[in-house]
Amino acid sequence: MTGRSAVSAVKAALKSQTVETPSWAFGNSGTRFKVFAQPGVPRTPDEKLADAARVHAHTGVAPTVALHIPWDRVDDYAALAARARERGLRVGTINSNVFQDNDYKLGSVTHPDAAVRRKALGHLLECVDVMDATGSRDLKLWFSDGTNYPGQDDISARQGRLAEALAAVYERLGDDQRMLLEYKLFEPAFYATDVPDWGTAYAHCLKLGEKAQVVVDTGHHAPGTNIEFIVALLLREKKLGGFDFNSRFYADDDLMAGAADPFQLFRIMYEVIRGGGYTPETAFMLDQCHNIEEKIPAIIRSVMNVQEATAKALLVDAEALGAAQRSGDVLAANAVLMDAFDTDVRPLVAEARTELGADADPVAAYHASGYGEKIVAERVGGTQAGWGA
Ligand code: PSV
Ligand code: MN
Ligand code: MN
Repeated sequence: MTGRSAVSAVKAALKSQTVETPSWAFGNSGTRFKVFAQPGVPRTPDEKLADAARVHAHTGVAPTVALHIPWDRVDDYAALAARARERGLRVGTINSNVFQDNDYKLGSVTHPDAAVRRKALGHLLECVDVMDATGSRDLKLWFSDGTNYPGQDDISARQGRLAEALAAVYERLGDDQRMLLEYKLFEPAFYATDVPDWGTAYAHCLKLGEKAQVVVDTGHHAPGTNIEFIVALLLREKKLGGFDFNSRFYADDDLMAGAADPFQLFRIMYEVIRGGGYTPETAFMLDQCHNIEEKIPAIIRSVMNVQEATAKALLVDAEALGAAQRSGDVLAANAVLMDAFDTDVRPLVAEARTELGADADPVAAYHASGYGEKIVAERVGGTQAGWGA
């Protein structure tokens, strides 16, 4: 491929990518120490949709919004989805929430008491009803379940209870629906999390069948974990359902995607592309919160970070890399990857964006739009939007 056709292929690939925004990122959030409420944040799911539409207008690649139930509870989900469509959006992944109820102190679907397990399963099935009403393809399952002390509960029995609930949800899925099982090493459980790693998630998904896929939340690993290795492996096994992108420096997993380690995001995107995962079957989602920074521009920035990492990964010269690998030239192979990573792709991504009818500089365009001032003036009172663990 000549230089110019390579660049236009990269641009075309970039224009086909979509990044899903999380409804909860538009709302107030914080740590267990303090929530610094911001003026102008959404008071309703519809106002979250309005903000998401803003992100899409400026970036051109964020047409879907993930909902979190019950944070986004409404009486009529089909009507909410219709209003999303009027804004040029679609409802994306439905995120279940079995972690914010007093009953779940000792777990949800793995709780020792069958009545609590039934309640949790009821919520998961209700989330599939929401998918039916909204036309959403994916159900994301994250469980805060686990134990804090050795001996607190039977680790293996909890796996059995989990498998039972997952099987019941799987049964309920329609032909075009999937369940994405998310793992997280620790927090809020501090001794044994019930789905702590990709291996546990993979083992459950493998038993369930094709519609059960693993979701990789980039913030959910032990420090030093080679996440791109996990990505490569899951892709080989056809079990990578998607990503919750975010970054973290220590334990909190909710900073902007690409902020902590842009090189890691590039390496992940390289494996996605290399492994044939750069398709609509891989959900590229953000899962983050903006505690001290302005929310909408932070979400725009995160979308841009994902795009830039993707553009660099798309620029890797596969032919040169293959030749270097085959000849065992370690340094040359590494240099091929580094050349791509070191490329300033910002002009290229800006061009792709303008070709989509969006803005070359989305953050500047957002600030110039006056939208931020408008929502501060209009959205007075109301309740704080929730956020996750
Ligand atoms: C848990 O840390 C998690 O990553 C899950 O995806 C939750 O649904 C989400 O955060 C809530 O923000
Ligand atoms: Mn997540
Ligand atoms: Mn998380």
